[in-house]
Amino acid sequence: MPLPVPVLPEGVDPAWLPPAAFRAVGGRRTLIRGSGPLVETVHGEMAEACRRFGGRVVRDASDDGPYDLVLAVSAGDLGEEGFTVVREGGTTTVTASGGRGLLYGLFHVVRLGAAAFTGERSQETHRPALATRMLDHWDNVAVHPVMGQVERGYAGGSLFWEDGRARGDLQRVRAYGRLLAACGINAISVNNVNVHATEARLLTDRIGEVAEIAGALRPYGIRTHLSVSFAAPIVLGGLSTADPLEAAVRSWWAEATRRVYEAVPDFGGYVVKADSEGQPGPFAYGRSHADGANMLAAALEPFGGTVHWRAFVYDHRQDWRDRSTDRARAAYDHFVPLDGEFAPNAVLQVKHGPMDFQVREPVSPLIGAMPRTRLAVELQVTQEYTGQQRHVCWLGPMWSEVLRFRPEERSVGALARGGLVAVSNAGDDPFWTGHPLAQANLYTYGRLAWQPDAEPREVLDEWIGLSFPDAPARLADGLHAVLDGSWRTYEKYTAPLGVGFMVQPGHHYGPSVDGYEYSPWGTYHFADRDGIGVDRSAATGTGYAGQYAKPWAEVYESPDTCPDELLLFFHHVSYGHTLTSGKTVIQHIYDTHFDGVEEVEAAREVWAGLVDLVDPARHTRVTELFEEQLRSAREWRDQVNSYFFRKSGVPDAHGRRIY
Ligand code: GCW
Repeated sequence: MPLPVPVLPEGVDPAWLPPAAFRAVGGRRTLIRGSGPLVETVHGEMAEACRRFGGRVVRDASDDGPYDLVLAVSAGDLGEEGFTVVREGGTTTVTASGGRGLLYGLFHVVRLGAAAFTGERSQETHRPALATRMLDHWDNVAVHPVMGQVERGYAGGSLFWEDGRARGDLQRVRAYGRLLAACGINAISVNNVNVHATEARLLTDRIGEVAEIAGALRPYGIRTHLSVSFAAPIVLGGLSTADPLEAAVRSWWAEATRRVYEAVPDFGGYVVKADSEGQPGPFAYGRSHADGANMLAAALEPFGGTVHWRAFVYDHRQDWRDRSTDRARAAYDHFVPLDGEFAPNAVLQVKHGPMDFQVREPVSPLIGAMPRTRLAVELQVTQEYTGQQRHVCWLGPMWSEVLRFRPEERSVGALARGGLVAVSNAGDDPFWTGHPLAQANLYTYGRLAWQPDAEPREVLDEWIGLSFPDAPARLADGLHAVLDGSWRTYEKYTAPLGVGFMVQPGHHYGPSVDGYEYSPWGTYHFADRDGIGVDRSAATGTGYAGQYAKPWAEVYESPDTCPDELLLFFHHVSYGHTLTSGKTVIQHIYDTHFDGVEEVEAAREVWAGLVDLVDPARHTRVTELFEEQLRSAREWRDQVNSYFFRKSGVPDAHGRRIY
């Protein structure tokens, strides 16, 4: 039986799957061959598209048509998720070895649109570069008094949890799974990595609710994962210890995991934040993180599950007067000595940068330094430090730079054998992502996880083509003008030259240059009247630069070879230091902050000019958000410029107003 396409609740934006995106496929004669649950999903999609656009879909017919489109599962070596597309003699044929591949093949044809049905097309094979393409939701079941329901969530409440339990009506969750499948995502962790008391119980007596969500995501090829507390044997099991080498603890986990698989047979596994920002972990028992991860890996192994163990381990109670402790070093120092000790089904999940999702960071030196460990790279789609979905900030170019960076011969995208993971930016907001244009971030993430060396601008073209199916070129050009450079614009008006932070403590929105300077969090810029930046060189600094392999250890070691955009991440320099751009540091700060605001003004004008091409609700929402972005960008400009003018005493070469 074809599975009906999920019906969006009234008022919810269809994002990149508006009905019109299916016009080209929906008007054809289509044959579907194969069986299995995901083939029913494909059939449901085609049935709905044909109902709308007048085509016809048949199943497993023996006649030869003619058909415009054949979607066929047949034995082959394309793997579970791969597919081929070919067009010959007026028929476009998608072949996959499994249901997931067929679904991805269908969405590929949808993306191609009319082009899928013109001319001839020689056979192309598509396979995801990374097997795990996962979203972590930092969603709480209960609303947290400080963080709200979704930690660092800027898109309303949780899509999964409502009124203290799993949502009764899961249509929207199904629709979410459908959107994610259309950009290639195949795994979701459904609760916050900071596991509070209520959420801890999802593992045991509340696993039924997880099973309900898993049931809604499964038809779109998405496996469900759960964040668990390392202290679960104590807080849920009543044991006196969570020591990973203790037999009673190990058998508690084995039994708990067996029950999880009873409820969710295709359960993906656990996500663990241990010994990090107050979460419990193996250090309390004098055990290593490999001991901790391997205990959970052993519990999951009989069922084919994976533990995603996060490497975000650092001292968050640092003394700001202590210059020898460097938070950027922490993940490498903790984990590199453990290389080779992790079980095959343990994945070490590493944030892409060594600090915390700043607008500019070097690539984490851990990536490439643990050849005998399966690493997953973690990105943050939710815009915690990049405008919180009130600012336009398309992160495709940043992620692409990270994924193409080569710590050694291989790129980050190739080294991420454990997959690509990202913190989701979606919530129950009618536009899914708060800022309607932040949908582009979610889509781009999925596509880069499928193909890490994809050209981000082409991914953006896809997103535009799907989201605005009948868009004239002027709309596409306008969207590119608004989005393409938005990450660099954001960088210009916020923390300069890789130094990071300078945000308001706690919620992290808006400027506060010294907000974290005298705090225990390890995120300092060390600005004084003479200069700014963190000396992370091996010669005179914290030694962090020496954690890289060559050539990077050498490139970053000296201010003469360090790329401008990372200069203050690696070096403490005077305000008069000349960048490779030829400008002094102080003049660079002034110029970029003035330019950044002007770029926001220009983007706002472009958006205003698109009023006749964008539906009113979306246009109005973005227009309102641009007002806030501009207000905030001006605030950033003025706080940062005034701060450095007053510290340095150096006037702006162009005599612009600095307070
Ligand atoms: O950046 C920090 C965030 C925390 C988050 C943490 C993490 C879930 O401010 O809110 O906690 O990172 O990644 O664990």
